[in-house]
Amino acid sequence: MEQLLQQIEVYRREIEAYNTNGADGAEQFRITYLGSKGIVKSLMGEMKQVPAEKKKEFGQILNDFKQFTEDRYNSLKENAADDKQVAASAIDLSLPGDEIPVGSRHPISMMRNRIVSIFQRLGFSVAEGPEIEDDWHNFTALNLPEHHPARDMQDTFYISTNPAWLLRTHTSNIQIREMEKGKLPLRIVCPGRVYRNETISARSHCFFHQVEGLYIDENVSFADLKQTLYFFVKEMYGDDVKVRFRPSYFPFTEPSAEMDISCLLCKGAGCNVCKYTGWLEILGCGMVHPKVLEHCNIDSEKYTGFAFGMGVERPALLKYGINDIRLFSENDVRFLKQFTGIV
Ligand code: 2NM
Repeated sequence: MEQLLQQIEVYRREIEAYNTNGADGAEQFRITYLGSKGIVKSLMGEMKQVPAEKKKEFGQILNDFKQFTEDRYNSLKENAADDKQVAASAIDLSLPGDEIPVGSRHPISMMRNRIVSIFQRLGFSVAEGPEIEDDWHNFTALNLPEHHPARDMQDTFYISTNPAWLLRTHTSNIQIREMEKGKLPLRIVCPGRVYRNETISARSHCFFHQVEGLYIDENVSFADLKQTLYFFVKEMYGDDVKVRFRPSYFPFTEPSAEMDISCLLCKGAGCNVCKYTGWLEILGCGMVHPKVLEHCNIDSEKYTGFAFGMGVERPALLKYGINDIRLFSENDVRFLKQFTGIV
């Protein structure tokens, strides 16, 4: 009898630890423990060897064990049914989750950030301003005479309900607004979108992006302008690139210049990108016209400054090998997706 009780204890532990899941596992359990040749049945068969005075006690123990085994069997069966229901339901837990699309930096933003961060390292800070502007900040303060072609209705978008307002044609309005604040010295870069009424083609659009810069202090010279822009070009295009300045004209600077770099594709040999000149125009610059300083209440006897302006689209076309400026504003995700992961 003692041996039988020990054997029952061993079976209990076995049953508690039984972990073969699913319908097959439950059936296997039933056959082993509760089947017609199973363990419970065989223990029942031991009854006859138990002395008469112990039969009642042993019968009780056996009944408990049988109940315990049946409970375990029922719970294995329930688990198997649950698993089956999940497997048959509409939710397939083995499928991967829904894709969460990751956006990407726009190539214009990437190029603008590259340009801006080089000047930030030289101590320039970023300034921004309105895209809808008045005549003063877009034209008059910049020494653009009343009949200058840039003011022409054909180039400038005026707001039809109030022609005193217009869409800025350059980001120089920001520089005027910063100079008007009266805090000198001033060392800023001004990125932003600008608008011009031009025929739309692969090379030009009615809006584009600029980064302009301005440095005003006592004793700022043309040498400072050249050294600053040399540094910019070397950082942007590498140490091997060559630079040239050509005299030019802007109403808001005197003297004015245009800066070219040696063609990035043919290294100066001549190709269709540089129109066989070996050079690419990248920016305009000059010393801020004294009239512009005076318009902003800056003493032009005491202060001088240089300014420059460049477009963002053309360097972005060159860098990313894009052949149509209109792709930048079509918002076609097949185009934009190609820049995922690029900073
Ligand atoms: C350019 C070229 C040369 C310029 C000048 C000014 C200001 F406000 F200081 F007068 N802002 N931007 C400037 C000068 C812009 O873009 C091609």
